[in-house]
Amino acid sequence: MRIRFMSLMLLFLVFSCKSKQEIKVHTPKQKPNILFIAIDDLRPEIGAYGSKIAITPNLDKFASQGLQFNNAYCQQAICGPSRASVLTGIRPETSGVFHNYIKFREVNPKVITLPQHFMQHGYETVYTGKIFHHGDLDEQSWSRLAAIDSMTSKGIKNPVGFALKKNNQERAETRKEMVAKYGKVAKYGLASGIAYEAADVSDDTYKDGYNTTLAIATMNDLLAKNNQKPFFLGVGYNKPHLNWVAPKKYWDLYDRNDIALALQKEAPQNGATMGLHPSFELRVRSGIPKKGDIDEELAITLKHAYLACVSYVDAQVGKMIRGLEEAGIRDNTIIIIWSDHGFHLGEMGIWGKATNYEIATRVPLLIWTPNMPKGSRGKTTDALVELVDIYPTLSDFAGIETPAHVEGTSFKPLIDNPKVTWKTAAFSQFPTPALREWGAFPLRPAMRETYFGPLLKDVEKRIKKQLGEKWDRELFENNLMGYAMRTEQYRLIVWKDRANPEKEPVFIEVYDHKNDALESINIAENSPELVAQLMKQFNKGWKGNLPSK
Ligand SMILES: [Ca+2]
Repeated sequence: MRIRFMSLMLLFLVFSCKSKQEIKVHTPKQKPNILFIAIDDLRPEIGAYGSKIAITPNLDKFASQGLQFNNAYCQQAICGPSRASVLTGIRPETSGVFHNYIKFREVNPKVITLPQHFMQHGYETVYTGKIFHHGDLDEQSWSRLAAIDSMTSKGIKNPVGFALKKNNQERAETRKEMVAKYGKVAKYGLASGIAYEAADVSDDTYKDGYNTTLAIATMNDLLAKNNQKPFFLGVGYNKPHLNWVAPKKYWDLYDRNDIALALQKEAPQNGATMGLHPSFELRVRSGIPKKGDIDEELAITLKHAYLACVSYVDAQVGKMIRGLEEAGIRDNTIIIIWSDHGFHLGEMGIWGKATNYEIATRVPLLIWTPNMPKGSRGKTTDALVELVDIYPTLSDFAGIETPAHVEGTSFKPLIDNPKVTWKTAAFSQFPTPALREWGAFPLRPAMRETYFGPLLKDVEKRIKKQLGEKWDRELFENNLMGYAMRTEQYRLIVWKDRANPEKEPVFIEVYDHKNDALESINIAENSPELVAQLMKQFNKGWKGNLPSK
């Protein structure tokens, strides 16, 4: 009996040892880390995307290793709503987050954000820089804070706006002046300082360099504390958002004589008069004329400034990826790089984001995954994808189920095969760009008393001329929404009364990308059959334009 017991024990031990070994062998490979790089206001002005001028060796190299999406669109061309839709997986139309002054938690307190979802599935989640819109920390999304001590212990401070004292002073003085002149309303960005700066300083003197150093330190801290736990690290770059500040060495990469200005400087022929704003976001900067055109000299300087910021961010992306390689974890880290929307640099005669056109809604999107097939590496795809797809895609790669509320579609199948047939349309929206403040916020009446007044009067005049009896102040200022649908060939923009969705559209635009890539002529009026066909597709909504299963 005793012998039998002993043999059983022995058998058990052998078996348990064996099963332990087996468990080790069969333990699923550790979940991949996620490096989630968000860039602010970057249109695809990148070498890999065909920019003839941008110097972006790090992004180009990354694109040559991963998959580049040529037709990726944001859901709204403004920071807050675009980021809210990426991070919650909910489109602006559903969440109601379509200006910068609504926080997604206010309208949807229980929503599980993308990083929060990863945190709930065993990830450490942490970020540096701008991930959510400014000031929105959303503490529920993150399992820990960045390793700030690593910076403060070295006496490195989190940089503020400008590197040069005189520029910070200038901004403070202009603010005072504006408040004295216009009252409280001036605090809503009416004096945002000079538009650009080229100080001869180190990368870390500005926010994006600082946040890269902090992100690398945070990553190393994560690994030192527990290198078995996967992480979701968000790195949010502030540039090339205005103000365009970057170390001088990035300005020096460009010769201003080589900088070409926008090809199409006019508003689209027969386009919606309410579809373009008078460059509010730029005009609140010192040194920018408060009315009229931006002259050629200034336009070149501004484009130079934007490009310097693009190269500055590119260098930080390179540092971040090298940091990952030096830590020896690149082969188990998914890297995704995206921008929250595009930007008009004089295209259609305006400066800024905040429109429904291609130049404002198309974004760079690049991804690299450790196991992507050879046939996808260094390739590009023309498939239509939307930023709202990022949430389910990353969940898919991590083997986590996507929550039911998410309105995107995992594009993992495209990474497996970039040629697979995909969505038939991508959707964006924007409320009346012409008669909103630059964060898409409804106009505060006091804005009309400022230098915005004449600009608003001018666009209003044009709207009334185009739309005659359809003009209605309440409708245009508060309820009109432009809904854009991009198909392989066309961009359709349907301007509708959001308060009365059953009503006929107020105005329709159609641009034919096969013959008019710059969207210079609205062909809707002369193409009734095409409009009917596109409207039919539009009315099916995003759910009716998904890839077939
Ligand atoms: Ca932005």
